[in-house]
Amino acid sequence: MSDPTTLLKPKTVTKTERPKLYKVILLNDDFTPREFVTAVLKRIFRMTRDEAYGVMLTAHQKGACVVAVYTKEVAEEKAKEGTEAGRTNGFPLTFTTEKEA
Ligand code: TYC
Repeated sequence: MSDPTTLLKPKTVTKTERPKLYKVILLNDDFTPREFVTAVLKRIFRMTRDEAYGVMLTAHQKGACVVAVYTKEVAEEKAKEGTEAGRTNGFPLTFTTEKEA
């Protein structure tokens, strides 16, 4: 015979939502030196020299480039760090974040 406690037990449905991801976007400007942009990408986004150069060049030519995708907090922190690195050195370098579709 079935155990009545088992019969009465409500089914537990566990739904684990994946964390929403945010893009960090590098914006072009006319003043920040290319080498500075590349150095920031290497340091803050842990890119190789070639990766950093490619991202910098795409932003330079197209106006913007997606740098990487992270959880909200990490994306916002990295964008802030990158933008602050520019300000500290007197450059208008800007990183923004955008929620992934
Ligand atoms: N356009 C800048 C220059 O010619 C270089 C640059 C590239 C700046 C990418 C920002 O996101 C950027 N010095």
